[in-house]
Amino acid sequence: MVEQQASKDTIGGTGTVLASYGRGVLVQAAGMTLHCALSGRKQRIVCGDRVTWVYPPSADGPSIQSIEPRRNLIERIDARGRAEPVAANIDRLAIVVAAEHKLDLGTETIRPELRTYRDLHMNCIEVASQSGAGMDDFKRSLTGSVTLLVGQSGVGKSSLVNALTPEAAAQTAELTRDVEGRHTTTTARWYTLDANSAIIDAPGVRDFAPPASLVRAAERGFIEIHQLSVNCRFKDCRHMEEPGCAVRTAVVAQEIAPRRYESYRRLFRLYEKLAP
Ligand SMILES: Nc1nc2c(ncn2[C@@H]2O[C@H](COP(=O)(O)OP(=O)(O)OP(=O)(O)O)[C@@H](O)[C@H]2O)c(=O)[nH]1
Ligand SMILES: [Mg+2]
Ligand SMILES: [Zn+2]
Repeated sequence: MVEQQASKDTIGGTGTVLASYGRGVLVQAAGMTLHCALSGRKQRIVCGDRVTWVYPPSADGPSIQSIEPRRNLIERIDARGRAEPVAANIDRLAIVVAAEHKLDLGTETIRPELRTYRDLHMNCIEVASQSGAGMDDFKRSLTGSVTLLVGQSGVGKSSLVNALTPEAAAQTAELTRDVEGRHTTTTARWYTLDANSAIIDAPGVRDFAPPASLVRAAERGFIEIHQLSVNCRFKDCRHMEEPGCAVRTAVVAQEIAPRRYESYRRLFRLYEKLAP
C-alpha cells in the first residue's frame, strides 16, 4: 500500500522483501519494485520479510523503516557454524533432490525411497524442468502458499523457478554465476506466482552441519521417530542403545523404514560430535 499525498511529502507504505543484498533490499510494494536502503539497521532483513518503507523528500531514495514481526525464520549454518538467516514467513519447504544426477530417464531408481516419504504423508512430485514433465503438478502444489526451495547445489532449483516464471528466467543470469562461471544462486529471491502464491529460490547447500546447540532436534526431523518416542521407557531416550526403546522396536517390526532410522543415527552422531 502506498500513501502519497503530494509529491513534496514523505511517501511510504508496506511491502514484501524480494531479496536482500547486504547493503540494500529489493521490496515489492503496490506493484512497484523498490531498491531500499537499510540506513544503519542492525537487524538483518531477509527475503520474505514484511517491511514498512519511507521516502522523505530530502532523501536520495526509499529506505526501510521497520520490519513486521516474523511468523518464522529459516536459517542455514555457515562455514564457521554461525546461523545465517535465509528467508522469513515461509509456509512450506520444498526439498529438491536430483534422481541420479538429473537423469531425465525417470525416477524409477528412487521410487522405493519416494514410497517411504509418501507413506509419511509428504507430498512427492516427480518433475523435470527441461522436458516439462510434472510441471503442472508442481505448479498446482504451490498454489496458495509461500514455498521455499531448498536442496543441494546444482540439483535444479533455479531451473524449476525459471520454468515457472519468465521473470525469474530474465533475472537468473545477472544474479548468479560464481567465479567458475556456473550459475549458482547466491542470495534468496522471491518470485510472485499470483496474489496468494510465491516461490523462493535459495542458494544450495554444499554440506550439512547442524548447530551443536540443537542436538535433541535431530529427532524432530523424523516425524515417525518423534511420534513413537513418547512410548520409549526413558523420556530422554536417544533411540540408540537404550532398553525399552519404542523406536528400535518399530524398526525391527519394519514399521519404520531402516533407511530412515540409519539417517537418524547418522545425524545424531554428527550432532554428538559437534556438541561441546
Ligand atoms: N538434464 C537436466 N538438467 C537439469 C535439469 N534441471 C537443471 N538442470 C541442469 O543442472 C544444472 C544446475 O541447475 P540449477 O537450476 O542452477 O541448480 P540449483 O539447484 O539452482 O543450484 P544452486 O543455485 O547452486 O543451489 C544446470 O546446468 C541445469 O541446466 C533437468 O530437469 N534435467
Ligand atoms: Mg540456483
Ligand atoms: Zn527410544
